[in-house]
Amino acid sequence: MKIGIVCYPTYGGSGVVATELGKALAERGHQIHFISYAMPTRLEGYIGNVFYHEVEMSTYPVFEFPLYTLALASKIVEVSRFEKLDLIHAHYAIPHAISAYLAREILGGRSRIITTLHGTDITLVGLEPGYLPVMKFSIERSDGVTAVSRFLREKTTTNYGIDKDIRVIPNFVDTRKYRRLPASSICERFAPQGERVLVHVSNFRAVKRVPDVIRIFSEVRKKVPSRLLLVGDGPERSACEILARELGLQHDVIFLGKQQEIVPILSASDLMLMPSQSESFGLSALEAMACEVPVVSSSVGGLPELQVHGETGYIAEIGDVDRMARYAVDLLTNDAKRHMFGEACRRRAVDHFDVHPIVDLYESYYAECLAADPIPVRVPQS
Ligand code: GMT
Repeated sequence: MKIGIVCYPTYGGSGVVATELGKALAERGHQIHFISYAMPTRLEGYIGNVFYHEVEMSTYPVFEFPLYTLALASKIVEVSRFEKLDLIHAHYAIPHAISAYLAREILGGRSRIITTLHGTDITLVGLEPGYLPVMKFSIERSDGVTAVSRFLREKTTTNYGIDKDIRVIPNFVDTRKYRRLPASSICERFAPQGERVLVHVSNFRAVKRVPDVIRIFSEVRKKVPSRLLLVGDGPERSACEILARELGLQHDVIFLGKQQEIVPILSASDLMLMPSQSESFGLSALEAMACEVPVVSSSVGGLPELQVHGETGYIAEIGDVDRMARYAVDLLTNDAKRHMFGEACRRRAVDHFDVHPIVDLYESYYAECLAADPIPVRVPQS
């Protein structure tokens, strides 16, 4: 198949899923065309069967705001025509699904659109009155729609009143690449006295509740010699640095910023904290689990579909810092239990969320959508 993948190129989970999916499909012989405003982060180096098309943005003094949705639609039209794409897979609905819809109308219905809903496109941004009607329309007019958890499918049908079959295809991880590495110099660097290492990975947006991570760590630190690694960057980072200093933790909380190589960091970690306000799946928790790192998380969204409370980690109510800290101390002070949880994490990642069976699901869903009758175009072609 010739597949156009439209995604955000940055460090967010939707871009990671889109890129890893494209790479896996390319390995299977499909021709993959990424369309975005910058090269997706994980698309490093030459990869056979993979092409990248950049959306060119022109500015004009009359436009107070950049017209990305339109520029993207035009680029999809151009790539679809020239490369004869069979389908466009839009990751994160805003604005990708509506740009793909516009492109399909312009193309006279010649390609299919599959939209994957990832999280805040549905739970937050899409619900704003300024976007809601367009969101609902673009989901309804997609040839196929997938959601990364049952939770997100449910939210989509109830919040938008959408009566459409939405296929749940969870996030995935390449468990050959994501596996625990033997103890390395990185452990000595972060925990020179054999301290326990907690880790959090995110884009530091408010929904991630990174201040809770620091508060949990502050409680843990009183009972267990430990360090906290914070990976990623985003709008809340400065506030978190200030909080860490206010709590006197500046030497034990290490801000690593954005990192390309996450496996060595996860391999040096004993526990991941994910106290999110909203999390439709929790890809970074899955990546940690594949590296045998148990997770203490909030009970929101799709996290209970990923984690098994009391087996792969623990789940608590949003904002219950004390309980999460107690769970963390329990695991960090009991080596046998932590290792048992770590092994259960790895098993769950391998058995339920490994790349190959999940990519199979996408591939067969593509075939199903291509075999179905196309959605009729609304605008007659001239
Ligand atoms: O929805 C977002 O916040 C953005 C999105 C992203 O692009 O980073 O993250 C979501 O998609 C990931 C991949 O499907 C999921 O693993 C994350 O749970 C989800 N984030 C939220 O729901 C907050």
